[in-house]
Amino acid sequence: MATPVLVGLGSNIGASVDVLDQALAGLEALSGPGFRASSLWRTSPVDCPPGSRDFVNAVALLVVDSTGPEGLLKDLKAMERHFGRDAAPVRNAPRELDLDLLLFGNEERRSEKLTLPHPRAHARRFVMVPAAEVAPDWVWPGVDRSISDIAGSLVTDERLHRLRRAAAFMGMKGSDR
Ligand code: PH2
Ligand code: MG
Ligand code: MG
Repeated sequence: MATPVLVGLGSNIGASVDVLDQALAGLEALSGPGFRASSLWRTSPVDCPPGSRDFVNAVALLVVDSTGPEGLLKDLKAMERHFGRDAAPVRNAPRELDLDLLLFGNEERRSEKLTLPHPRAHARRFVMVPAAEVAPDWVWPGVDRSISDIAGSLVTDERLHRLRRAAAFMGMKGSDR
């Protein structure tokens, strides 16, 4: 059964724009038809160690068929390692690539490895603003409001600056999306 999935992307060390462009291409390869990528956004760090650099963030909408949430999580972790991420000693330490499983269909679950929906995403503008570009009408389980509604009403001190569309959606592949 085709299931819509939302994945959050973030990077705040290295060539973050290039890393996100490549990671979005990798996520597109895991998706069936219907893949969408948000713009890339420069965002101020939230709950990060002092001196942390701004992030580049984006959100992708995938449509998966045979993979379950645990299987997809493994693929996401493998992709994080591929881009150089290793286990950090400090919470929210700078990272080359963070891929967070935000929503897997409308599943709600809490296990040691995985909580769905992602427990903090709906309170963060750096997630909800890009998410509203790819899935504005999706009703967030547990909040029971649409993503665009949540994104438009969050009041935080986060700074967000829209950089540009993802490379895969700028005609660089010769596609006309
Ligand atoms: N990720 C975090 C913690 N804080 N802040 C921003 N702006 N962007 C992130 O991706 C981010 C964060 C934990 O993964
Ligand atoms: Mg994260
Ligand atoms: Mg993460």
